[in-house]
Amino acid sequence: DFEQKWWHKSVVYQIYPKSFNDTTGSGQGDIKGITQKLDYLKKLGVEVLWLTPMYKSPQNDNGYDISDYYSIDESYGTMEDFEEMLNKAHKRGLKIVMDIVINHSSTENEWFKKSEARDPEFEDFYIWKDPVDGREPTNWESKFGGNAWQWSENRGQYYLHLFDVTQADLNWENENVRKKLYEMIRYWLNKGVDGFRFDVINLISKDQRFLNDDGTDKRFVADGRRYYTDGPRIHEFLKELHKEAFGESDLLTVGEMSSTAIENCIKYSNPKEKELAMTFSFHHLKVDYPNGEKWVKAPFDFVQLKKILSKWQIGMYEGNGWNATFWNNHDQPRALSRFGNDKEYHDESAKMLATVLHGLQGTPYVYQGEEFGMTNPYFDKIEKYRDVESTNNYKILLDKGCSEEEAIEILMQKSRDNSRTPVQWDDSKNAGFTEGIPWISVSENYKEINAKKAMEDLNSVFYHYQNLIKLRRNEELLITGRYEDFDIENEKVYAYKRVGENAELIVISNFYGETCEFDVKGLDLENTSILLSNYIEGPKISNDKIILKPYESIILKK
Ligand code: TEU
Repeated sequence: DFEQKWWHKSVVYQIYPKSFNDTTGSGQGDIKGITQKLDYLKKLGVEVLWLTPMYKSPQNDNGYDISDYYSIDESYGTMEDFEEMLNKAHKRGLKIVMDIVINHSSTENEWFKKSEARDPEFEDFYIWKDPVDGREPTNWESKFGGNAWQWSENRGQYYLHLFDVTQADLNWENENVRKKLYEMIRYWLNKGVDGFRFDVINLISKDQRFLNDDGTDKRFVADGRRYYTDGPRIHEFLKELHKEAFGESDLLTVGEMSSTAIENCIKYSNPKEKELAMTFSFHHLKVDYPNGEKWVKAPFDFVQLKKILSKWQIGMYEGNGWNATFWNNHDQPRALSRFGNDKEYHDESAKMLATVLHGLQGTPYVYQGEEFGMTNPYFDKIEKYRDVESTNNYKILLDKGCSEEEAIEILMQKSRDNSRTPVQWDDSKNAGFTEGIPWISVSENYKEINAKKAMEDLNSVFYHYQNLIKLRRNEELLITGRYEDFDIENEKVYAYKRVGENAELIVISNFYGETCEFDVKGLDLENTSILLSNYIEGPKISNDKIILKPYESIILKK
């Protein structure tokens, strides 16, 4: 009962406009900068562009703090620029997905100001509570550090903010809030956009008892997450959202699911449920978080990574859910630096990671610069960091007794700024990103790693992505093949199959920088052909052994 939709075969390219391309010399990317690069994106072969928020915002969380849902922030350009970009994208057969942030708004939003002033229409648009025993209503923690409640002198109550103190959580229990949000989504839909990405959408339903978290639920640390993650009315709200905002339109709708569980993601994305088309989950990107703690320098656990990917591939297939598959986004360090080798084996490991991801079942997402191997910038001074989550946690680390060097080492590995440096277009000043002073420094390796150079080398990471995207369009098994893993305990190699009626794909990848011999007896590689490899000369295959070069990764078909 798998009814194929256009977004099952598509590859989505994520644009973080602030760092994409600046055409005014402001030092920040803009909409005209996106329009200028549409032909580049067409050449890569992606079908969909997801734009992170460009609405009016004080930029405390780079646009995820929205002060006016109906406008474009002037730092990005005008509504006309947006409509021009949308039309030119559509002319090229590119679809546009907007980022919708409706768990919270900026405290600069008119709605919040009226709510704080107890304007009757807006009084309970947000989550206001009296002190309990003279202090914050619960012990819940903000994901950016500190308590999740902020006292308002004007109102004489606390308001909830699961993120920055200037990002107040909206009260989804209030049906007028929901109605206003659905109306806003229809406004953008009527402009002709082709889909939406929903920011932390599984946090919108809070347990209305507002209890302290005593830490008994071992799935979560005692930070309150259990009382608002995949909450009591989440499926009811998503069904209403689908009905009231999407109607019968054939949209790509993807939900970012923070700290979620697979049972919920199956329900969120099974077409029968009429909630969303697909979900982002993050468990595979926490295998370098010892005991779930992000702000620690730690190696990644490769076998754990494979087991999580396997669980989600098998679980979502059996539940008829649909994964949004990704290594990178604007909140994660660059996967090439995190899981690959961005120095001695830059191209080989970038291509290996791409093959592993695009071979999985789901809609793959390519994050700006990933397609030609951008890396972490390795910023070694706190002044270079811009992200509120990073600067907050730098202070928390120092308060916990870390030295400045230790704290910087941790930020260098874990900061979200790692993926927010300007896209490296060429080897000219500021990598061709801006004529002005970039809002965040360009990575120092831009002369070696840039889009122009990659386009001139047919053996570059760029053309490997182009080939993977083409393969997805032509190889049905990449869409419908049933995932099976192989030798999952292997410490070096990730091998899995995508099994069809009368053919199968076999993806075998060496995740490390040493040549290794992999026992393929159970894979029966007789009569297989190589569809794609990341080395010019293919691997040596006998019927029970394969010799894999450092980071060698192949897709076989039989
Ligand atoms: O991210 C949700 C979120 O929790 C991320 O911040 C991420 O999980 C965390 O930083 C990892 O430590 C969304 C947006 O993608 C993010 O950019 C926003 O900061 C956040 O929501 C609040 O809107």
